[in-house]
Amino acid sequence: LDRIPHPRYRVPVLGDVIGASLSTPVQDTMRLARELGPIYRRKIFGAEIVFVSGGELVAELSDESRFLKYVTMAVQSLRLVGGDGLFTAYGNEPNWQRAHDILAPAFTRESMVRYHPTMLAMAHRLMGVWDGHAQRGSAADVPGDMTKLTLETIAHTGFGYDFGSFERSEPHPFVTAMVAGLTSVLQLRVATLPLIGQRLARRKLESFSAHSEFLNATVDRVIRERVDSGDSRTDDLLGLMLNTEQPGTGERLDPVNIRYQVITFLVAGHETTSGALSFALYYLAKHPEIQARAREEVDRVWGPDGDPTYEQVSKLRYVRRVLDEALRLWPTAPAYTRAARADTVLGGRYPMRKGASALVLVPALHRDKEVWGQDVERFDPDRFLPERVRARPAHTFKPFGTGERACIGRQFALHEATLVLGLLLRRYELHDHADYRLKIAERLTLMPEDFTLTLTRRSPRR
Ligand code: MNH
Repeated sequence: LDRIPHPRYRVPVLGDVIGASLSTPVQDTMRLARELGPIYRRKIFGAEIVFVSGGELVAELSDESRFLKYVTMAVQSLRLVGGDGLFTAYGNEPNWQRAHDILAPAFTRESMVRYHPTMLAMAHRLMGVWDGHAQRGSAADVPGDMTKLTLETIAHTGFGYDFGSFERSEPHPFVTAMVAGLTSVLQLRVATLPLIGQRLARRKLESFSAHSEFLNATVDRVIRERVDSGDSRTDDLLGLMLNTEQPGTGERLDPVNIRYQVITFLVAGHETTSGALSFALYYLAKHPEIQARAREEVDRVWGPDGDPTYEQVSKLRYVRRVLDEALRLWPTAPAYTRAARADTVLGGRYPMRKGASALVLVPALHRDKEVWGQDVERFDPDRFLPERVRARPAHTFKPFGTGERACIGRQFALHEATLVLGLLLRRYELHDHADYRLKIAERLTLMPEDFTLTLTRRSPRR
């Protein structure tokens, strides 16, 4: 550890908290990465955390034979909500491999083709709301509406369930309980530290329990409705979990684990995609020339009207680059952590014992000037032209994590987001009416805060 730089001023007991804020932990760690370099350590309430953001070091951490996913304290506390669901499972928990195998058929290309009409239907609901804004000249709440869209998409495609988000003016109570429950779980962690005291801890636990009971009740209703209906389909997430077994072993998922998986997918399957769409729309609104170029592609590839087919979505190469570039600057799941499988030396210089961990700070990795050039802050989708991707070292773009614990929903998210961006570009011009200044809300994921757009319908046909 001695070889790893750390902030100059350390406070006894609390550690490196000067200049740190509870509401912007990711942006604080990005600033420290700029100041301290590709690897640094920071003591937070007595625990020393190593942050890595250099391309070469991250490439090493991506070596599956030397490193694996590490379940951090923060992810451990999420187990109160997600249990041994895919995201929060320890590597050696039997339910991880079991669920991974049982759910794999839900993420094949054929499954995506099957979800496509549902994704289209959800996008049409969104456009119904946005048509109203265009007509009245009112502003659309971008992150709010993207969250409605992505929640309905995962709920419909995964579980055949309708939250009715577009029929409500407020977010669905499930979303409110989810955000509040996850926040109190993370704060519970801080509150149980000896210094802070037990009163706060008790309050946080009570708040968490209330939210968590609501989440469980909602999910149990989703599961019960399917079971009671006698529907034994196996073409969505819920059907696969209820009605199929792990190939080879014949093992099935137990009901408690199924509840954890449903919560995991409802959470993991919508917040991140919603943020990615919101950031992409932000950059499109701020760069009219890029917006025009993306729209020109949609018009050319899809034509002026009619719903695009599955294949037509993957043909939107430029729109996809816009999305990638938004995920470069603001990867909405901004960190993941790796642990050494055995004693090793990172970067030829930093010894790590077996089990020692390092957190990959993705937005800082995506700003490594050695990899991305001097103008890292500039929004430039052409960084993702195939020849430029090939010219970059591997493992330098990591919005979906790495290895066997990388995002299982990657193709799902990319298809959904590209489809929606294409539909919105074809139908509306996006206006940055409020001269919005990017402010990032840090929850579990990143999201532009208080971001609104006004819209004009291009022509009635589109
Ligand atoms: Mn997703 C894991 C980012 C969309 C379901 N996701 C991960 C990880 C990252 C990630 C990073 C790895 C975390 C780690 O190593 O600790 N996910 C994203 C982003 C988007 C996204 C940036 C959208 C954009 N994720 C989705 C969607 C789904 C989903 C959509 C479901 C349909 N993700 C998961 C699950 C895992 C995961 C489940 C855990 C996989 C595992 O550990 O086996």
